Amino acid sequence: MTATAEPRTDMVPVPGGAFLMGSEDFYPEERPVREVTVEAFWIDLRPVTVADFRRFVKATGHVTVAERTPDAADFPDADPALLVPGSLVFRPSRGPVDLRDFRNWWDYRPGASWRAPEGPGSDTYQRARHPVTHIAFEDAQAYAAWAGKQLPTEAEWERAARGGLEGATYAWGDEFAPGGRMMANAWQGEFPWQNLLTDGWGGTSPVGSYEPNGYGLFDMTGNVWEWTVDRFDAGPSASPCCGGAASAPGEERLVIKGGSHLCAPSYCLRYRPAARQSETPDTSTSHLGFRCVVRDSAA
Ligand SMILES: [Ca+2]
Repeated sequence: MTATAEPRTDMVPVPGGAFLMGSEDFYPEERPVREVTVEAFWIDLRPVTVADFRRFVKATGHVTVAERTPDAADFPDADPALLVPGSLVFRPSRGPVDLRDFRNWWDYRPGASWRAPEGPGSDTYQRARHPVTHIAFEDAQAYAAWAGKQLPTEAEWERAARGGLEGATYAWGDEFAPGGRMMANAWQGEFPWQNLLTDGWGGTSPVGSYEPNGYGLFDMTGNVWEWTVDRFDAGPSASPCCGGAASAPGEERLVIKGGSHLCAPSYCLRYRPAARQSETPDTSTSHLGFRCVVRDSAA
């Protein structure tokens, strides 16, 4: 099946077919390399931006998970003082910390949301073209439904990220910074305290700030992680950079892809198509967003 002939605004067609998914060279949750086949589909040129999400909220009145008061019944062990609307915000440490404890750089910050990514006092007026953040899975689903789209499977997302390159380490080839060019917004330096900003950005960056991949897609690497609809069945990762503590028994976790501006080679070399992490569907953070797809079968 080929992608639908009718061009879609700000989306590109990704050809169907078989490709090699996964990697043997990095983290265990990416193994084994296996051949996977996907049908042709369309995918958003870039992550959903703050401006996009604002249009959605204006049209629908959607209130994100981060803006709602958590139900105490869902968090029996939580400090009642923290049962207020909020979201996880990255906070750099002053120096080296124990990298096994994500609480050394994640704060649950009351009042943090897509409108106020660092909490009260912050805003997005200068960040309309940045990826929207603090989006829980159901927020992404609601946006997709409003836009007449769907959220990608992990295989679709990885197929798109590879941009037609078979087995390459990165979305653009095997060299991280070809000719010294920075190709994505990740973290340079020692996480989580020393950000050298070689790529020009400490937090999120405007979408399209770096070169597109072979399919013409922007920001498939770094900037923000992106939700997929697939369940994450591997065990906890050896270095759960995203606050992915060991899963509680029976806890549902979904696959997120692409890495973010917090991925540092010294700790979390996950700005690669094969890389994957997990997140619980009701969690929102300052480095997790999404983009949508449209499948031929739904067109
Ligand atoms: Ca950066």
